[in-house]
Amino acid sequence: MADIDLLLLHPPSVYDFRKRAILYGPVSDLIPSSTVFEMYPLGFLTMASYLQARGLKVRIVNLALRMMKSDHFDVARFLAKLRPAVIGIDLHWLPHCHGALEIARIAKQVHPNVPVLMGGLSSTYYHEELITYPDVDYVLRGDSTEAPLHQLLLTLRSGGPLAAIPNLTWKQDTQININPLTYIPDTLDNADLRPDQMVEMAIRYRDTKSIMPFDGWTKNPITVVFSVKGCSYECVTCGSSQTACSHVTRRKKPVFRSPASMIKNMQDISRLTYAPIFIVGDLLQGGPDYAREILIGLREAKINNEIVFEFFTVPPLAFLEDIAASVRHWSIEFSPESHDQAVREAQGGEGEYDNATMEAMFTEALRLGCSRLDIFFMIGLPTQTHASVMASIDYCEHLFSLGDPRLSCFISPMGPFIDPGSRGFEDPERFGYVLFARTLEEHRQLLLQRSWEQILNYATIWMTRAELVDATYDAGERLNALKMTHGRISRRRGTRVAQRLHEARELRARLDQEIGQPSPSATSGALEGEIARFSTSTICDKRELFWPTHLLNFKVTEILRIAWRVLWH
Ligand code: B12
Repeated sequence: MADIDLLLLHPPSVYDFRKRAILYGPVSDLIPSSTVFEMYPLGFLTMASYLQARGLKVRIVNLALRMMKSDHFDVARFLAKLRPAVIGIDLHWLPHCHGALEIARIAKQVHPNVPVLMGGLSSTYYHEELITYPDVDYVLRGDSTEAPLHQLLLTLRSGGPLAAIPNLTWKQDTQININPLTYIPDTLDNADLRPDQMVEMAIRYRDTKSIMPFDGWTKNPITVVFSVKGCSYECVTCGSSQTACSHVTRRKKPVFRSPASMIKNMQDISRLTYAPIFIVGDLLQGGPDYAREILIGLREAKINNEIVFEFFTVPPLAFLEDIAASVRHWSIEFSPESHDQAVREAQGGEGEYDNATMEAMFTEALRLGCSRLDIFFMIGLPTQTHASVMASIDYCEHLFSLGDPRLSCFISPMGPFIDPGSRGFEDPERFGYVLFARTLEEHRQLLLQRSWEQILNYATIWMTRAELVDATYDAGERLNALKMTHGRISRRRGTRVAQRLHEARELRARLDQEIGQPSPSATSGALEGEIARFSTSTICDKRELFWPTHLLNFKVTEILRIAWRVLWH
């Protein structure tokens, strides 16, 4: 008899990363996760809160993180102790396509009679291929699966007809069925992140480790609130651009969360933690009135946490004044992706502003008290050459010389994959991309290559994969040196990054020499199980991404209150 209605498992990117010898590269240096991509989708929390509110029991287990934290953690043994009615695995981000399928295989071995369900954006894109794998029984498509998931769990329990469940791809014996993707809600307010669930689950299952979003989260607990699904921009490389969404999730235009729902979510977070709250999505995409309503809500709610805003294009300066008048602590993340307006325009959508306008915005934000301004550049864009990447770093030097230490710059390669569904992936010749994989299985094979140069699923007609890797290390090296010179990071931290980068480069050169050699060598031996040393913080120290922390990051009285609620009710 099952005691969990849905067990949600987050896989590592490559299942046996603890044993394999792979130089993953700095593809995760600008996100909180490591190269294992151990962060689970936010949707785990919205699905769990929707189902729990309807009386179902859900448990989230971050298997990727558990495996990272202990070499002895045995997935099969852990799963054997649980009694779930259904096992859900995210294949949301394509870099999980190896780990997700391996976890499905193990789940089926351990619990042959328990249905295995997959979901997320990549599952949606690849549903027809995914359902052919013997260990996958169901794929739930779309960007909002809470309601159909509820319907699926009830139907599986009662034995009713599966054909009536929207967005479901399913198998009966060997017969594959694809129900229409018709559940595309035009409100996001029925799905709440409910951060207190994490505390609840930790207490209910006596297991804090499995619910952590990423390695080191308790020390650097950044939190996230999403504002939108779908997008009105057309970035060539994005798997969630307007064109990508209209084909993959069938969402033709973006839908926004109501200001009330967002404010409530931020209040819930702020009751639990002092951590910064990152608002995902440019609020101005929802129109000036929508964005202003959220600022008014924030002012009234008097939330003390730092609020991090992202903008897809240069906002009106008056909007920055509104932020400053409404929010006590705030910062900005801005991603021009290239210093060169022509490259920005080739990337589509977001580039229609010049550098002078952008810099005026930076200056004004800092004048108004923005506590941190992070500017992100990317490698692997249409029309971008090695020289153009290095010119972006010259531009970073120019920005540093404006003299405000609150402004910092970051650069990273687009990797390991260009997103399926993006215009660059669907129409590579038109945008100057060359693809090395198209199917799910081809991507699964790519993830097992020895070095990230061979893992990248694309090159451009302006840079080969080797040149993309060179440009990454060259740019990372120079930016790191500039950060030391301009006091953005300490000498100590910068020297360590430089050292790791140097080691990664040497290792890559040795691996290059070995290409074609079948047997593992001493070089590969040095890499075995090595996920961090040569791939994490090799172009930028991950700690640069985090905000200063409090002595106690969490509010103990609120945690005790939740514990009381779980234990006595
Ligand atoms: C916020 C965000 C992040 C945050 C993480 C947030 C998080 N924990 O989910 C950060 C910045 C850390 C991030 C990192 C990455 N991201 Co990101 N991210 C986004 C973004 C902008 C919004 C996602 C969001 O708000 N979702 C809202 C929540 C509530 O919904 P959800 O998580 O999607 O879940 C719903 C469905 O997807 C589905 N679902 C998901 N999982 C499952 C599982 C089951 C069993 C079922 C039934 C359903 C289901 O149902 C859920 C509920 O409705 C999207 C673009 C976009 N606009 O969608 C890109 C996007 C998802 N990211 C993308 C990528 C590539 C990445 C990285 C791999 C990039 C990199 N190399 O570093 C990493 C991976 C990080 C990791 N796992 O460790 C691509 C994915 C393309 C693809 N098909 O692979 C996207 C589409 C666009 C982009 N290029 O940024 N990302």
